[in-house]
Amino acid sequence: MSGKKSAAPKPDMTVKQFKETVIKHLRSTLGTYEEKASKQAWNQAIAASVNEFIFDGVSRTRKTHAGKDARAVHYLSLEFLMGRLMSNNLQNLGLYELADKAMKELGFELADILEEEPDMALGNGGLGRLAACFIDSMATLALPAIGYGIHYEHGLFRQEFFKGRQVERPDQWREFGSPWEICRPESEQVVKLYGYVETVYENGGSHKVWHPGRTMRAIPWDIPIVGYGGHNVNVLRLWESRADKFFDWDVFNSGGYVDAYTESVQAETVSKVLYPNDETDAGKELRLIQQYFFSAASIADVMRRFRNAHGNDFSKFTALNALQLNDTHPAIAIPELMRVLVDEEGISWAEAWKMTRETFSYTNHTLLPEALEKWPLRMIQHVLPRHMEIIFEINARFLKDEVETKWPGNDGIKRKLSIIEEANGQMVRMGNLSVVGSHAVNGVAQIHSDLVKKDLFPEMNELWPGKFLNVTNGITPRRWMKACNPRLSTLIEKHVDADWPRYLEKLTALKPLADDSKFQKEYMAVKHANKEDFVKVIKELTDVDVSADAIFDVQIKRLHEYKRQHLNLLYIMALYRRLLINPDYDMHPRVFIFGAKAAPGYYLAKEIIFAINKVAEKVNNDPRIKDKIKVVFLPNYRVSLAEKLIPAADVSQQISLAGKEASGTGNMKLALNGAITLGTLDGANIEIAEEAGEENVVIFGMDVDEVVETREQGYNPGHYYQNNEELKAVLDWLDSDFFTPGEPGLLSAVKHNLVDHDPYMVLADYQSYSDAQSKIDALYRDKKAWARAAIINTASLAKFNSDRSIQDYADTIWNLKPIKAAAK
Ligand code: 6GP
Repeated sequence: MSGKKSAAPKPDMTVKQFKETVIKHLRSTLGTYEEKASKQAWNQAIAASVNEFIFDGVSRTRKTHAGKDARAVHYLSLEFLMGRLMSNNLQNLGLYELADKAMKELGFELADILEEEPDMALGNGGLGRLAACFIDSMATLALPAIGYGIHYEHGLFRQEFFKGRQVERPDQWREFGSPWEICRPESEQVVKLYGYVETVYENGGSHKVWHPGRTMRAIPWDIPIVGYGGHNVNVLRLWESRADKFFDWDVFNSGGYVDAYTESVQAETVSKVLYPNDETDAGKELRLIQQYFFSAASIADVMRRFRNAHGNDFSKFTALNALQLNDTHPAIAIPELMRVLVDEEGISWAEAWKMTRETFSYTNHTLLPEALEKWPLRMIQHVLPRHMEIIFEINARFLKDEVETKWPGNDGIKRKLSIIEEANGQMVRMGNLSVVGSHAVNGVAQIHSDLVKKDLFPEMNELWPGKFLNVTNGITPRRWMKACNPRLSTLIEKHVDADWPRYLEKLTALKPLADDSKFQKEYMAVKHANKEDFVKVIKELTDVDVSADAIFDVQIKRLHEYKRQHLNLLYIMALYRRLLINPDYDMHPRVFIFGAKAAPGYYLAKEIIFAINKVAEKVNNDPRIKDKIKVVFLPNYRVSLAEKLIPAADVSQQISLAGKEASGTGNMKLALNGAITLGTLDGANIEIAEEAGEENVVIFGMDVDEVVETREQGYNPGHYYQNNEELKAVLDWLDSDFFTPGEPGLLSAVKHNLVDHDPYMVLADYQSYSDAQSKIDALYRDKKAWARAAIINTASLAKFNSDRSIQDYADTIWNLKPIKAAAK
């Protein structure tokens, strides 16, 4: 036991009162009664009961912040991958156990009722989930913070498989409304688009007036974000687009029934769908409009709040406001703030620019060139004519005052640093705009931040030493341990202070127990029970029978070549082949578990899904290998599925090509829950290895320097293909009809991509990966050694608490202090 026990959140309520509240809401909010209510109605009644606490928290927090004129951060993100909210809200309010008991007394399993809640899938992957963990931590740390995003009608598509291929279906997260949102019509904003700019000359000077071609309404929906302990409840404000005159009666009366709706349909398209792209540039006008729409509405909201408190005295603006750009998606907010300050408030350019730069900071989430956003200059000019002028002016001053001063007469550097790219028709580089317009730029793991400085923006780094920082990502231990792994949490709580979900470093108290055989047994019994639960989920979702005694080897993340799900596939095929050659091949049984969505337009990613599904079909039904390998691809991977799988995982595959995965956060969730990382020296894997000790992770493959070296020497994947007998055999297998009977060649795209191109050097790392997999097998068979390594992982991951990440942002970038909400 470490130190004194400090309290976990305590509810101000009894089981009996909770039951009464739920029943009250069942009747008076939902208009039904106990005998008749569906599970969905019970779910809503619980939500309404929990909201009594939450809404009170929102109002207390708002009032406290307003009263103190608090400095606040505004976190601008096109994605918030929230998942479900109920269990997290119950946990953070300390109500979970009480609700569990109450529902049992009413004849239900709470866990069962929680399944009724749809995921809020308003994000693609890592970037969106990070934003969700971050707003949880901001509320927990009592930081005055507000998340801004889009109230998408449809979140990320629902994935189904048809004959092994991915099919995308629309997501309908709020088909029947959501109990967690509050519409705030009083804070509606107007967003302008298109039109032209007029220069007005008066009083011996001139100013610009933007005459928009159209306007849209932005309606805010607030989702309360409950901090752990329930003291502070911040909000996530999501904007919904509506037509300005949503129904044109004049047009309607003159017979144009359809036309009367046209404008509203167009305007509402803006918040209709989340772009299902992860780390690719969605080059569409609608996407640009989405970016501007939510940036402009959010800036207007910040301005409204500021003006209410300070009128048009902007002297305190930068002292009170920080604006964080989650990647470049909201970068258009930079010229938008300039426009508001200069055109609407009449502040001088120099003063406005100083304020803008002091206010903004930018987080980079990827080095992949295809994800670095660029917009055609003509498009911005058309959609946002005034902003294009402002970007030109920002650029001209930057090149003249800063670049020219530092590198006089150097046109090469000017070309490189310019916000406007002159090649391929003119393009606006949103990354350059973000760096130029921010006072701080950060990467998301140490190696990534180093590469941002070294490879992506080396000159900018020279120009502004100290502007580039690292903030290693994190995950909220509330959702990713306390709520999703109750068995492990209960075990942990026997040995460490109850407030470990807040102070994750308390788990270091488990380290001395890593060699204790009683604790090892208990810890592994928890894992086994979680696996037993997940065996049922697998059966339900895929109809495949697996054993909880097998190693659960997990790769869950977006499907992308750089993440190398196909490296995993090649190894599965190799193992299968070894077993066919030698039925006594010595290995511990394994279940390979995949979860991944591919961007709908990403051809090779979809081919990889198809190949995995086809290999799975064959392997799972081949009696010769006696169930030693099973392969399951879980359909529709999402937050709520991750919450069930992560506690059951033994092996965490983090096998990206070194230098490509900015950080990863799944790696942190899996390691915290006791899975052993099988990974490359990439992203946060490196820091996980540092924290947990290299002996407690399995590292393989080239590091960043070796990747560069191999590339410089002229990478030739054919060499590996020709010289590795097993590798050649499995690649050739993809060309045959072995996995697609009667249809040879269906899987060839994957082979040919690897043998002929292999942009992510899968073949170069194959042998090393295969050897590392053998190490995993040997380690697993040494039960004590495995248990020890798993426990050490759980005990060592405090660094990856998103509270630590957010504290870093608050200290080094936002200069933000907590303000605890008043009790009443
Ligand atoms: C992701 C990175 O790929 C991942 O490594 C990182 O953990 C995560 O961001 C959070 O920082 N990037 C994206 O999802 C993305 O779309 C533009 O980047």
